[in-house]
Amino acid sequence: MSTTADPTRMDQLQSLLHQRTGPLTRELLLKPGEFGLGKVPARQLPDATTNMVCGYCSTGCGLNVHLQEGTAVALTPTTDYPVNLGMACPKGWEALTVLDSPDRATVPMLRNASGKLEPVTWDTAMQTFVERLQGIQKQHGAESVAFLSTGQIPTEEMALLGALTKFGMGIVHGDGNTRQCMATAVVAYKQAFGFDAPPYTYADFEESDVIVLIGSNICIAHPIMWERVMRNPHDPEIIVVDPRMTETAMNASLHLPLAPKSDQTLLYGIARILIENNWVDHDYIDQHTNDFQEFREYVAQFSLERVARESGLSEQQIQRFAELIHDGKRVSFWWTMGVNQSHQGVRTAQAIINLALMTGNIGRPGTGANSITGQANAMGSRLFSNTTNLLGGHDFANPEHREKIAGILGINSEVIPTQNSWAYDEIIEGILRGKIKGLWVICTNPAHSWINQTQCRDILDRLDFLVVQDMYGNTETVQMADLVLPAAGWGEKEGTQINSERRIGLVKKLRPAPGQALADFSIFKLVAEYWGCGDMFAQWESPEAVFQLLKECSRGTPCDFSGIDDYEMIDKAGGIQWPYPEKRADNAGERRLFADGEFFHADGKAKFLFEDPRPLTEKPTHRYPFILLTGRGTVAQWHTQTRTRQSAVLRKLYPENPFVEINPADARALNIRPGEWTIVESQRGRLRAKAMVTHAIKAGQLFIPMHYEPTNRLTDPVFDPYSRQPSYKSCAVNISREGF
Ligand SMILES: Nc1nc2c(c(=O)[nH]1)N[C@H]1C(S)=C(S)[C@@H](COP(=O)(O)OP(=O)(O)OC[C@H]3O[C@@H](n4cnc5c(=O)[nH]c(N)nc54)[C@H](O)[C@@H]3O)O[C@H]1N2
Ligand SMILES: Nc1nc2c(c(=O)[nH]1)N[C@H]1C(S)=C(S)[C@@H](COP(=O)(O)OP(=O)(O)OC[C@H]3O[C@@H](n4cnc5c(=O)[nH]c(N)nc54)[C@H](O)[C@@H]3O)O[C@H]1N2
Ligand code: SF4
Ligand SMILES: [Mo]
Repeated sequence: MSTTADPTRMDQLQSLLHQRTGPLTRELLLKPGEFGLGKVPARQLPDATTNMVCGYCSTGCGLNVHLQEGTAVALTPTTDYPVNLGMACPKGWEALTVLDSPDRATVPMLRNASGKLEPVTWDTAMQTFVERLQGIQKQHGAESVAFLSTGQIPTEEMALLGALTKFGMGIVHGDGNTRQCMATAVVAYKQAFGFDAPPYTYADFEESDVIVLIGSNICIAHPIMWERVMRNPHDPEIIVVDPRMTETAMNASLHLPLAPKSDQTLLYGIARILIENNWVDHDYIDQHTNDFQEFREYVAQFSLERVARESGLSEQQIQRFAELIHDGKRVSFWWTMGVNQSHQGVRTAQAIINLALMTGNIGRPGTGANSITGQANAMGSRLFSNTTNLLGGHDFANPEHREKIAGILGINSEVIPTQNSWAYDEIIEGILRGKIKGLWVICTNPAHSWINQTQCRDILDRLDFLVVQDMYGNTETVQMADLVLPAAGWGEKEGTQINSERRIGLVKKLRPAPGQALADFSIFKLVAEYWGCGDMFAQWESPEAVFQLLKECSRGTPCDFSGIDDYEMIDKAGGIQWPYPEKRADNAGERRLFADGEFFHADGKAKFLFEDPRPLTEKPTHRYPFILLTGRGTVAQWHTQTRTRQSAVLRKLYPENPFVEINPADARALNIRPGEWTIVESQRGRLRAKAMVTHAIKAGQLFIPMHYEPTNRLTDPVFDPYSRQPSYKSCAVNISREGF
């Protein structure tokens, strides 16, 4: 590969970049398209009010954005968007505020000889990027450079990144923060259904008579989904399975505060009760599933007494759970990180799927085995980030798939890797083993969010070259970077996102990005030019052109959306759920999968999958007697807080300092009073946190939100063996009053 790019295209880019460094005039905004790298269609030119989907969580609410002189100045929730019906949470309401911040990354920054980051031109940034990373590849092989991407940029951007790195730059190993989040659900669905396909539509929240939420705190994490539950006219039973008395559990008709990570055992026990009482749907099982007999025999060992002992629940609670499932006509099962982030997440998720299958609670309104996604475009990254799957849910190892994708993209199939990438933890370990020397991090903040921070930071420090591409110039990972690429954020660029119910929604460019920040899409195009593989991406002209390519990649797959003409159609329809194949002309407002009982395995049947539950990976000891749980703290905090801390309104809605939830009995025994500083430590690290003394957490357990930088100093790097998702939600810790 050469570093000399096509001179005409380079001239064009250079002059556009040059233009960009001058003051932003209205004129420039009026003919946007990121600096010639794609035109913004006329319908997106400034006008009084337009709408787009929110860029935080996977609920994917529609927001009306109000424009003044061509720029977004205020927003309100869209009343006729089928997802949120006029509602939004505080993060959504404050989505524009956080774009204006002195913390924004506005110019490329390069670490100089004395170790300080200093501003450089885009040209220098790009030349350095190419020289350093190509240099590393020359010396250590193509595989010595890797990338970590995200579920928080539009699908078109993540697809361009995935194609650029893997087809253009010769990179083999690339993964994303979706590994921390959704990998378990992906594997569970693929194995059980034959494709990564969450089957539901949000109307199911309103149509169920029994709603089971497992390891899901939707009041905090997906508040507008919870609003949909509140609209349910059937007075549903709400069963919450969570070790903590969460905000969601407080609203439940049955809360099951089970021992952490005992879900698999509990769910097998429930299956046994359903079978023993003949509360199963034999017709459904016979016609649409495989391996039920083996499952039936297997779960016989999960007696009520054993399950009660291992889960810490009473026999009555367990029995009641089974009865409620049996009594329900439309039972829906929902799960989130309490299941996915576990050493046995995949089999636990499948234990949920098994219950839905055996009771025929799938494919009908108000039913389903439903994994709730996390980030705004986690579903887009599952299908189109080109990391664990080849674009469109295809398989890198399958020659026919490689040919299909190469044909659509007009590239030689030889450039498509034939092997799967390492998972996130294997990339991190690869750095430690000296196999990975260069890393490009896009729209994620591993130096806060990755498990076992002390080791993670030490490992990132070992890189020869770390590039970080972010909206903000002060994230924990940016502070470690050798090169920082300033990115435009949500509202400053266009593309599509796929929400939890598979709805493709539009995001629009309605604000100028600050300084010289560029849309990730434009940065990837620049990298392609400087790297010398720009020609390969000639067709990838604009996000909408990429949408057309991805549409072709999806053709004939379960996520086929070839029936969507263009962005305008998505805009008019209020989002469109996949599948939407070309031959299907209607856009039914709501769409759920498996109504015909046909799954995606070759024989059309779903599989019962099960395995022996394994013990907690780090049991409490005399020295570390507590189990630490982590997760979302408040509705106003988003992950590593780079965005939400920028809003004065949101800052008022959450505690500034790290806090630890502790049961009053434990607090009393340790002489810890509410609001006092404590020290929490694990084998791997320690932190200071203020005590929040509450019955929401059981004795012997503690909870610390993930939003505070030190939390992951404590967590234990263990992973589900099938999904390689980190087990963030259990490790052994000690707590004491500070100074004692
Ligand atoms: N406000 C806000 N909303 C968000 C986010 C955010 O950062 N802030 N992030 C988004 C993202 S990316 C995601 S992935 C989702 C996450 O959404 P959720 O998964 O709902 O949130 P968490 O708090 O991580 O975990 C949910 C619950 O799992 C419980 N849990 C822990 N261990 C176990 C266990 O062994 N069994 C069971 N049954 N439960 C257990 C915890 O007590 C916790 O209440 O939220 C999304 N929405
Ligand atoms: N202990 C513990 N740790 C956890 C979890 C837990 O429950 N417990 N949950 C895990 C889960 S589910 C998740 S999803 C991860 C999330 O972990 P991260 O992905 O690391 O968290 P974010 O803060 O969302 O990081 C996104 C980064 O992208 C930047 N950004 C935002 N928009 C853009 C954009 O358009 N372009 C670019 N280039 N940058 C942008 C933001 O400023 C921010 O720095 O954390 C995981 N870590
Ligand atoms: S619930 Fe999620 S998508 Fe809706 S406004 Fe809040 S953060 Fe945005
Ligand atoms: Mo997540």
